[in-house]
Amino acid sequence: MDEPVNVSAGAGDRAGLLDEALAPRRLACLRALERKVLWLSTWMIHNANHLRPKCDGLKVGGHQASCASLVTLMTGLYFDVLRPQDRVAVKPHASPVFHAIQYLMGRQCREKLERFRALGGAQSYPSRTKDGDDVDFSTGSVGLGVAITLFASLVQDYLRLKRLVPDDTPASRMIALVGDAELDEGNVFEALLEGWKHDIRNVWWIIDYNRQSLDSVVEDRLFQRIDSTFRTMGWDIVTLKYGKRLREAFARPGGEALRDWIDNCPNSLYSALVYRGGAGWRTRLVRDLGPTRGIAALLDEHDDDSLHALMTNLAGHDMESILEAFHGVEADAPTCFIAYTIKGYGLPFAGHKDNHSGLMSPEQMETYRRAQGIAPGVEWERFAGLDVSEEELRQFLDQVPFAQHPCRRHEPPRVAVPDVLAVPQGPRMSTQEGFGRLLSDLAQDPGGFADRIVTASPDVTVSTNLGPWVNRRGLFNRRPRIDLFRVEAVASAQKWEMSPAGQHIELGIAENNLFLLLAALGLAGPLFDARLLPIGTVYDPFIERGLDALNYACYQGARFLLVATPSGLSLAPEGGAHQSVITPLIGLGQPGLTAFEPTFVDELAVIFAWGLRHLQDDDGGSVYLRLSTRPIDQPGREMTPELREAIVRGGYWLVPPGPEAELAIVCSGVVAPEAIEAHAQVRQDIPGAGLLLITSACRLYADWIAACRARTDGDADARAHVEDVLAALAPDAALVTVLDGHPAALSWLGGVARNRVVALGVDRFGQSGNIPDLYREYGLDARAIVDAAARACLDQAAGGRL
Ligand SMILES: Cc1ncc(C[n+]2csc(CCOP(=O)(O)OP(=O)(O)O)c2C)c(N)n1
Ligand SMILES: [Mg+2]
Repeated sequence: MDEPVNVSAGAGDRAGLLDEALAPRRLACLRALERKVLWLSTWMIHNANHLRPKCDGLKVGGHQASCASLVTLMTGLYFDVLRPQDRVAVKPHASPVFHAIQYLMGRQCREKLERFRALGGAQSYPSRTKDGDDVDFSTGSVGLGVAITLFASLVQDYLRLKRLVPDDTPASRMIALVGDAELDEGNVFEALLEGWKHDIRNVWWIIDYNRQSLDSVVEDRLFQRIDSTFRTMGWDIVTLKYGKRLREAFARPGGEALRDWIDNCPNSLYSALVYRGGAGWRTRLVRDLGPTRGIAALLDEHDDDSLHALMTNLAGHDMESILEAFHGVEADAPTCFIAYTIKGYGLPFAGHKDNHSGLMSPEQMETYRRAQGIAPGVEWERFAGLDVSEEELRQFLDQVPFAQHPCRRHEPPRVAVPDVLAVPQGPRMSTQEGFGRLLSDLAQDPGGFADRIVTASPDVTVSTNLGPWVNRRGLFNRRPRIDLFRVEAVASAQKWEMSPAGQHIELGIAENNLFLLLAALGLAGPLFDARLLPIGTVYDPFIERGLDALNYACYQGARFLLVATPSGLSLAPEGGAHQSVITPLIGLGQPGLTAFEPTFVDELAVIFAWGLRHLQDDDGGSVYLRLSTRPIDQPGREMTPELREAIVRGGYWLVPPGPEAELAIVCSGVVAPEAIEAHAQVRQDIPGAGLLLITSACRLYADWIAACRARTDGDADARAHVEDVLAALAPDAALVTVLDGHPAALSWLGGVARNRVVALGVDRFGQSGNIPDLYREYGLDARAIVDAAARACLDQAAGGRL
């Protein structure tokens, strides 16, 4: 690999606001915009709750206090600090602040703001896919938006060090605006440790340290824990505690005592006094510091309002302090800003411990409107009520660095993936082995689409059979590292050489991190203008461990292939803690993810190639392959275009039914040998019985629902693949479905053509055993299938009364 390119975004990006002659005017504009952003975000929520007609009795909601907390920081960032290439994850409940800022930049329309939280309006929480104003990362489930920025920085380095983006592309800063209570989410710390291992750069986490969560006030001195944790992980810390006015007060006689008093003030007391206002501060300060030299003079100089303004002059609400801190960062080290703020700052419920879901009353809103100098009827006007002229503000907005590029979302060209891939050969094989061999074969083809594949695994690289691929393509690391075991001639099947050229990202055991990394890798195209084909491997049962992060990845439209193995009871001796049961239901139900459970390796090869194309399609998505470690006999058949098509559409007749057949055995995945054996026995009594192999219940289901909807909408000819397939059976035929997973994943098939169904599968926890014992115990063996077929036929004969 060539010399690493410089991946720093720090130097050269300083706006030097405070050095410029124009600084006072810029500051005036920023302060005016800050007021406007607070007004618009508050008004947006008020409008949604009080001024739109209601029809369902529900409170619309929104978080005026949480928004107010971030207004100064976000105004400073978006209107002065950010560059177009920077990427931001906004604290979910500060969504109105984000939309208000976009509106002021001309990137969001008024109608969307008026319809905040209504269908088609601005979303409650920023959404990449549902909002039109260029959200970088969706947020909503707290903690996940924070961590994805860290993985996005790793992806950026991956692309830059491989020169998959032009050398002169400026590096992006990955910025998370973090609620302090978000730091209670474990996934944040999992990510931090992984970030340390990968020596991530250009990440800023800006903590909105308002010392309040949803329910309560956070622990005193939490900032110390935050500080030490981040330092331990190699982060720089910038604490933004006191604003300029307070710092000036500290320099006066008595100032040190005042500072000590605030430093030692319990969070709850500080919040309570913020809520009570000037008179409350005065009483308390007289009581605690009255005799201290200089304090009486300080109190005398301030009326209640200005005393309140002084005592709440925290740096997170002080534009100058904010800009100094942000522009002061030159290094590309990950940096955590602990920004002291007040929840509800500038609004009547500031500091109140119950303000999280609090909404200002119409009377409070009216007072606020008047105080802002906004006339009735011009509440949405961009420049109404400000003390800077419209012309000056327009000029200011025209030169905002962040807004200089009209389009920040990229659409890089597709990577061509052939329809047909060579199928690993062998008479007996598991789908997991087939997957490993397929990738290993691809690894031998430099210059092809495999160069865009990037794999990742949470410490299960070897046991999910990625080893041969990694041996050929290497591990990714910012710095080359040789494999010392090899140097020392220690024999091993794994050659773990690391370099920027490597194409596998090895993670520690944290499935959340895998899914967040896949989310970031799967957004490489739109974020960084370079397409990747990400493949993550994980043990199937541990999908549940990272399920929220997987859902999060899908929610924001990230594209990747998830290969989960081993799965089901078929893992046998490993036992119930590792045997997945409900993952087929996850595959069926998860939006944005198309699930397959191939039986044979030639099916896998077809699905794999289709998957790599599907994740690049405009209307595509991510793909989940549920694989098994159980070796089974391979069919060694010719792959015709018709078979390939049926495999991708979700299923095909392994043995087509005879005319007017009354029974079909329907099987998905690794229990096919039992289904085949049972089918052979059943054929002795019911010669026309068919054997249907389902490769994707998920695709069949989605296609069926789409066809039903199309018919409802008037397209009488709409037909689903599963309808065509089941049409080969007699109208009252019975189905026996079987899979190594929850039976409900296939039982819905009975609804398609109104066939009666006996659904076999696993609906209890598994346990250790061998396959014959376990299949017998859980009713998946040939005998159970034959019994089920008999039951189904008897029931049919009895007219469905059994
Ligand atoms: C995973 C998850 N759990 C719970 C919630 C509900 N929730 C939304 S905001 C919030 C508290 C946030 O406090 P903090 O992050 O400090 O933000 P603040 O409102 O104080 O700015 C909670 C519990 C959520 N959005 N996501
Ligand atoms: Mg908070």
